[in-house]
Amino acid sequence: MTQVPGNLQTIESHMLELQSLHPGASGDFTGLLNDITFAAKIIGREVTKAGLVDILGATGEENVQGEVVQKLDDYANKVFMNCLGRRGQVCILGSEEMAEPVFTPVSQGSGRYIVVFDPLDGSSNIDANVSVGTIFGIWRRRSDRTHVGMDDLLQPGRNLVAAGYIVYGSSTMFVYTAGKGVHGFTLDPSIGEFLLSHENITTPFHGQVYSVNEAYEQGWDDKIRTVVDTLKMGRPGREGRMSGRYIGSLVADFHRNLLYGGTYLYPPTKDKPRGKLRLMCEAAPLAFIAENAGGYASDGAGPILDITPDTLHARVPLYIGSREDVLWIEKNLSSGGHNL
Ligand code: P6P
Repeated sequence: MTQVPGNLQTIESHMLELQSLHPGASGDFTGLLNDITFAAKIIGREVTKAGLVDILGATGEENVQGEVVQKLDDYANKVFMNCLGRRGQVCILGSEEMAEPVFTPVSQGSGRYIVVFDPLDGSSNIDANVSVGTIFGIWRRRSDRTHVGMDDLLQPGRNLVAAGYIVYGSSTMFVYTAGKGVHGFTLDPSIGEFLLSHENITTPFHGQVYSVNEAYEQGWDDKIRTVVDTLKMGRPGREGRMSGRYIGSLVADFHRNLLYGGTYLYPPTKDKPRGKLRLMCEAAPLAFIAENAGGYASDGAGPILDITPDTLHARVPLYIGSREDVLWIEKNLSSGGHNL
């Protein structure tokens, strides 16, 4: 006899419960989150069968970041643009794959929200079947609908109303927060639904994992090199040694560290003085999630969430994960490094 499912909850019903906390809600926000969920299912379907169809490999073009555009990158971007622009809740769409933001026509609905996203992060790993992910952040516009401009787009992470990521791995998981806890949903492909699997995720205060690409060590300054060396050798007074885990796919590294504890580091180097990662479509949304799960995210000097971007593609050094570990890193990078 098939077991009758117990307290299964879909992501849609979870979002509707969230909406019920705001009696005056129009349903725009819930509709937007559902559009993102729909896009995630479509992207996930293509990612999981990428090896079977002619969607692996590169398009032969470069994106605004100067990175080779993978076919799935391009596909995921188009899916997001089509799914999020349909119902008028969004006034600006910003993508890691597009040089300029897209402003939707004033006639199209309330245009209450701005969405900035990385449609497929870590895509250089796709052909090797390594986990990849989508990251998004949702802000509310600050000006009236007829005067939407760059001031509405270039907001700090502290103003986010929601953020999330989808990790396409051994299973497809959708993790999001709207400021009331961080919640994870696992896709059941047999029914095509994201089901609540990780309610109220809280990240361990400190972890045993550090994630950094040590091939860049020669490009780091002395403080960063000393911090990483100390992490490797084990911090004074801390039990056990750290383990290095670096997948080369931010969403996968972030997700593991969120659940198990740990810290991801992408420091600046001589040739990348602001680091590699993008503030609006990567660092700020993940920082919003990290802080809502009890973690922290820093650029080495202060909270990622307090940084106001000067451009859509502004880059930022990133130290993110277990709160105590990231605060320790920040303290040692922003001082003379004498706190180790
Ligand atoms: P590197 C992927 O391109 C990405 O943006 C993140 O997903 C990943 O953590 C990082 O860059 C890898 O960069 O320079 O170590 O190859």
